[in-house]
Formats: sequence, structure tokens, C-alpha cells
Amino acid sequence: MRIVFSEDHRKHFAQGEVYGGELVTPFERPSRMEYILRELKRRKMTDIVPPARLDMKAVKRVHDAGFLDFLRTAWDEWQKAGYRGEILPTAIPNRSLQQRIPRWIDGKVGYYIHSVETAITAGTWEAACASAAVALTAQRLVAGGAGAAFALCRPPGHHAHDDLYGGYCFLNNAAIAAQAFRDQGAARVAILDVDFHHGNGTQDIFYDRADVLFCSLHGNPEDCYPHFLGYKDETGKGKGEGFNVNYPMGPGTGFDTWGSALRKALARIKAYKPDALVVSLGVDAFKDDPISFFKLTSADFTRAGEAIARLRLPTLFVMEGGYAIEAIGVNTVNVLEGFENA
Ligand code: OKP
Ligand code: ZN
Repeated sequence: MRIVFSEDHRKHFAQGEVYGGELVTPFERPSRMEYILRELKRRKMTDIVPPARLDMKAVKRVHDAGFLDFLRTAWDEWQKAGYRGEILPTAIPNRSLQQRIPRWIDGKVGYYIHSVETAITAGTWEAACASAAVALTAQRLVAGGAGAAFALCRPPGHHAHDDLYGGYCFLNNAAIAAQAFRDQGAARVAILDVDFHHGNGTQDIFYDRADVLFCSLHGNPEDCYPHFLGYKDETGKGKGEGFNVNYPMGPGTGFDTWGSALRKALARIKAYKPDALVVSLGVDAFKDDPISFFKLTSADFTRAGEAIARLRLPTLFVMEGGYAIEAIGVNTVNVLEGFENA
């Protein structure tokens, strides 16, 4: 399988993540990539190329211009304000508050964030751009007939909305790639999100559209992050009604339940007859993941890859989450190998 990867992911490494009332070393850390690369090499999947220069027009097809300006300039403005730490919000425009964009940096941070665990640091913008470039380069390979490609993205993307960041995500790599398929002539694109967490950003971006089907398997939002989106009754709106499908599942879910939700999602995707499939590939459904509660084994990830392959669609895998880092390589590459060997 063709693989795209950029070392520039390293430019994003916050020191702190707000977790349980402490600042801890972020679960989403650069070493995740090293474990995946090591396992790819071990299995002789060495067709790894760097991304082409980022096409910012493709990013703007998904993201709000003011939001992109904010991400690009936030670190400089934070420095100019004299702050010494990483960028974290204070006030957030929640219920009953104005939705106006303030001038002062603290106000803008609050305006554009949806989850406060995620800090912006000096290299965050460059890393997020490199991650989007990885997704777009791999998307080109698939659009050009590669059959399948793996975008080894970091930071991840599926929690980023058109104008909101959070959940370790800044630019929505999967959404940007799906939109690129559409702009290059695909009539319909399906997104299958198998990350443990609901892909709230991706859902929201395509919520009122019938040309992109979004299906997500994830922990029930009543029980876990992102808490405020991902319910079963979120089925799309307007023209998009029926083109958003959520499969929330509870604590302890293993492959019996998860695999049958996957089969249902794949059947829905098959009926949709998409020209391309984007898989938001998080492997945090793994039994030992430190921030998740599903119970998939490493072997289950192979079975998931095999099941996805049976759709026989041009398929772009986009890396999302996975925090059991000593197993992240095996689990990720199991999906890819299951797909290739099916
Ligand atoms: C990003 B991706 C758990 C706190 C969770 C944010 C999780 C972001 C996950 N107690 N905080 O979907 O893997
Ligand atoms: Zn996740």
C-alpha cells in the first residue's frame, strides 16, 4: 500500500493536556508515529513518500477563512500578549453568550475551541498543515488509481469542525480529503469513522449534504468524549437527511457488537454506491487504550480491514487516534494488512 508521511508532525508537541484537573503529557504525542513506522517497516510496507506542498485552496473548501487565520497567527499573538505558557482557553461562548469574534487573543481562543484539553504551541500550525498535506497527497494517489493509500496523519483531524478545534484536532484531514474527491469528480464519497471517539467535526461539516455519507462507530456520547455529539438520532438535516449514520456503543463493547455495527455501516455504504471511501482510522477501540472503553483485540483490527476491503472501493485510510502506543503500530498495520490480503 502507498503510504504518505511527514516528519513535520513533530512541530506539534504540547507539553500539557488538561486531564482530570491536571496538566499531563498529552496522550496524542509524536512517538505514536514512531511505533507505527517501526511496524510498517517490520512488515516491509516501505513505500512511504513525503507529501506534496499543501494546496491551501483545498483546505479552504472545508474550513472557515477566519478560523485558518486564527490558527496561523495564534502563537504570535499569544507571544505578543506576553503569555509564557501554551495556548489554552479561559472563557468559551457557551449557551446564552454572544457568538461574536473578539479582537483579543484570549477571546479568539475561546471562540474557536470546543474542547480545552488541546493546547496550541509554537509549531502547531505547521504540523497541522503538514498533516492536511499528507491526507491530500494520499487522496491524489487514490484518485489517480492507486486502489488504496494510507495517510499517516498527525495531528489527527476528525474532531475539527469548519471553524472549531479541539480533541487533539486542528484541520479535518478526512473531510478535506473527502471534499477533494468531490472536487476532482467523484459524485458521492463515503466516510467511515472507526476511531473510538465520535467524529463530531466530520459529521458537522457534511451534516446537511447528501453527496458525502458519514458513518461513525464510537463510544456512546453519554459515557465519553466528545460528550455533545454522536447520538443515534443524528441522521442529517435538509438534503443531508439520511446521510449521517451513528453507531454509539457502550462500555465494554467487544468485536461481537462492534463487528456487527461495522457490517451494518458497510452495508449502508455499499447501498450508497460511493466513488471513493475515506476511512478515519483510529485504533483506540483497542482493549488496552488508556482513554477508551471498547475491547477490540489486535486480531480484530485485521478482521476490520478485511471487512472494509470487501467493499472493493478506492479507499483512503486517514490516521486518527490510538493511545496504547506500544500496540498502535500492530493495530494500525493489522487494518492495512487485513485490507490488502482480503
Ligand atoms: C481524539 B481522537 C478522556 C479524555 C478525552 C480528548 C480525547 C480526544 C480523542 N477521559 N479527551 O478521536 O482519538
Ligand atoms: Zn479517538
